[in-house]
Amino acid sequence: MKTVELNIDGMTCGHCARLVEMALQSVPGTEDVQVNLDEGRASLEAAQEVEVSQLLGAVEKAGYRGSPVAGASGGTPQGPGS
Ligand SMILES: [Cu+2]
Repeated sequence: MKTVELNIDGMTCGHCARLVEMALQSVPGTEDVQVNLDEGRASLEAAQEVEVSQLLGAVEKAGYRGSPVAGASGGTPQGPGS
């Protein structure tokens, strides 16, 4: 397993956080999904074969925008999503 951290844009309330959490949990191979609404962050444990792009795709399908946190699990570093 590897720890993956994502920045999540667009969450405004606990309901949003819950939707993002469920979206991430729906990706096969993920565990321990935790979404922090205040920080706009999600962290989870993922099997090695889980691609960050799969996770981002699931977040997008739920209606939010995710980006890898620079430095975590070899994701492509990106600028701040302002
Ligand atoms: Cu909401």
